[in-house]
Amino acid sequence: MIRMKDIVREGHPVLREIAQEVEMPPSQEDIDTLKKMQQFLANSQDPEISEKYQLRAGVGLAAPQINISKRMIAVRLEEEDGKEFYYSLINPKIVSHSVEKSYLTSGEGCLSVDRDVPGVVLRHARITLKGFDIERGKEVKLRLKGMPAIVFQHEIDHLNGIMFYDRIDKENPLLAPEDAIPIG
Ligand code: K3U
Ligand code: NI
Repeated sequence: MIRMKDIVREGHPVLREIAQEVEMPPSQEDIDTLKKMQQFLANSQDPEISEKYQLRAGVGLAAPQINISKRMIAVRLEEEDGKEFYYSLINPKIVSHSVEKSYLTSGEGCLSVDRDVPGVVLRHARITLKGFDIERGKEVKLRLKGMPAIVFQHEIDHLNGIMFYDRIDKENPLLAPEDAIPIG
């Protein structure tokens, strides 16, 4: 079981590395790691389990955050209609995106960052991504907008050594372009 002590924090060099592609077909070890990452998100969102193990709630986790420099991410979110939305992807890749941008009005957080960093994090408003999903045992192609699009971009950034605050304008952290879509 992944606990908060297993999550590396800002300053750790693995968070600034370009993570390695995972060889396909994936090894059992890689599949087990990704399953544990998805289980961590489920646990972190369960009020009783998160209280018992002192887990911070998360909607996404990337393998470098548990000190494994491989291209694997887990995302678990509740959709607007209350349905659970979860993917555990190997070698995720954004294949196309909108020119239009969006951002979370409440800003972004990160399990590897133990402080509030306020600011507008501009993301593509819509993305299409591909990856091998171990939940469904096949390559998937996802067309996303809104919060899911933002979370996947945050997680894929972790695979490229990018932290969310790298994308905040240093001079005007709270200034959002007029044509960007606010979310939340
Ligand atoms: O945003 C968070 C959240 C948790 C529970 C319910 C609703 C929202 C927590 S922070 C989070 O989940 C990060 C996780 C990280 F850093 F490990 F990748 C992902 C994230 C947060 C905000 C925007 C985009 C991605
Ligand atoms: Ni993060």
